[in-house]
Amino acid sequence: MQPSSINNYDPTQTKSWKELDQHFNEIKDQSLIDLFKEEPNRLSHLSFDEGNFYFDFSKNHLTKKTLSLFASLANEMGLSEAKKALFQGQKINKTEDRAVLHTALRNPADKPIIVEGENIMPLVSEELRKMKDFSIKLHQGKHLGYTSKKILNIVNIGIGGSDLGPNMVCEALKPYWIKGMNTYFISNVDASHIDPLLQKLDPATTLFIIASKTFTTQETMTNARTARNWFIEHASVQDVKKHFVAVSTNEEKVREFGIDLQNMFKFWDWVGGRYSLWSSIGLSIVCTVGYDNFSKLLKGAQEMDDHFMQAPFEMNAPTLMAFIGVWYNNFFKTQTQAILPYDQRLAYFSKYLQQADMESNGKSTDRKGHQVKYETGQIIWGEPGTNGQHAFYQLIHQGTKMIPCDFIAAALPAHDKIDHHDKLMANFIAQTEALMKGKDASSVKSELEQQGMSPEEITALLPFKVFDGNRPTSTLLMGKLSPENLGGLIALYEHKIFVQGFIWNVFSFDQWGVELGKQLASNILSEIKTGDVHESHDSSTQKMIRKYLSHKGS
Ligand code: G6Q
Repeated sequence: MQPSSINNYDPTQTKSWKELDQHFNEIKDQSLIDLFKEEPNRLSHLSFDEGNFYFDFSKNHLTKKTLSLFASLANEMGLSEAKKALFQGQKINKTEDRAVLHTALRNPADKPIIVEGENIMPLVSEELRKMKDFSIKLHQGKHLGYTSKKILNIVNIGIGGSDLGPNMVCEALKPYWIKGMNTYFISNVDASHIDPLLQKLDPATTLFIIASKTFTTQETMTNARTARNWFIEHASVQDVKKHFVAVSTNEEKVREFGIDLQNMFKFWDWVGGRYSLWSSIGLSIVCTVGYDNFSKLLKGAQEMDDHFMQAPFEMNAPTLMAFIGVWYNNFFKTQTQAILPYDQRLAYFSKYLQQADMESNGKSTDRKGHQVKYETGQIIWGEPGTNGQHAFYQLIHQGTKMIPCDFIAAALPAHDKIDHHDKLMANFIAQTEALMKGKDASSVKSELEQQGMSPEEITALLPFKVFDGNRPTSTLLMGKLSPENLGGLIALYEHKIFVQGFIWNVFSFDQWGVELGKQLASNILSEIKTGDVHESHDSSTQKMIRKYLSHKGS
């Protein structure tokens, strides 16, 4: 491996980290309410508008000093150089010897980006043009199915990075769907996923997008073959070309599968799977919401890229979010981060971020190949509000763990049910206030007195109804959940992940854990197929394979 041009620091050995340690001891016991009392201008320096977003970081256990110490840490470690290396296409994914250029996919076409001596922007523009032409033909009824009917159903078959991003975006942009078009996502190798869908689809009006960077992933190829077999039960092999397209980096495998290369949309090894929705992996998005909306999504992301590159650290939203995440993870030892969108359209957002974040920063080897001696990636989880409130918020409010939460909402809904939206927003705002303030004994007491309870009853119930509060939240409010704002929101988190991985000194853009899973399953599969169970497995694994075989036999 080539030595990195970026500093490979153990962050905990830096001068700034030691200062952060000291500062942590000074402020860790201060309540959020006290921080507000002590700093009259707290809100003005911990909140700001950026484009269509309003960020409020004030309800967090930090002060202006915390962020300026983090800014010193970032300077000490060379974050600005690392950002340039990312955007300029240096091979920062060292273990795979690849550049990391999802930002090039939304870069203006006239700004060259050179990878291995070649300007990649014409390649990007060409694929975008292909996607645009294809979607227009589809929507205008010029690309017809084998019985000359219009294509009305899109089925994206992919998994992981070739599924979660496009699926999340299509769900989030439901109000922008082209009329009459229906889009489905199939990922799991469990046939319970694809079977019910095939049963209800009409092959004559269905287009399958086989989305796989490698075109070798077991789940995707199994589902793709099932879809193809189902299709040719109704139509002929010659009709496959009208109903199957591929999105991949692997021409040879696409050809081998039987998809005409004319129906192949390309992307490149410098696009990581979980960062690929901006590439032709976004074909399902283009077919669902139209090319114009897709290009607005790219534009929103590109504006966030500019903000990330240009804004000083203390006004730089993704960078601040990364600092706050490291602050909780490494100093408060919080372990998890909840993502709570108050918007049903963002139902898949935390699931999407789970992959983006945990696959990127779930690493324990630093960039020099040493075991890290500090915490890295956070556990990301969440559900849309208000549903979560009736499920797991109990633990956030009164449990023993501190769980930093990101609250996300759009002020303007896409529907006209204003009463619903006012209630949603009231909950969104009330929760962050309640999490910070809690409910003290005297308010609980007077509430119970008003309900007519006796002093004995009040004494017995009181400890259960007290909320300590002091639970941290960050809030992000946007205007509309438009394609532009969604693009900005996704890029915001992408850059947050990058900065955190940089501070933790890990390689954020490889995924050897995923590769291992791919290998292990294929070994066991051949044992299942042959019935020849290898003695090299531990006894528990051997028994499980034999148990399965005996169920299968019976
Ligand atoms: C993402 C990961 C992983 C990958 C899937 C699908 O960054 O590499 O989630 O996207 O394993 O891989 P293919 O696109 O090659 O089928």
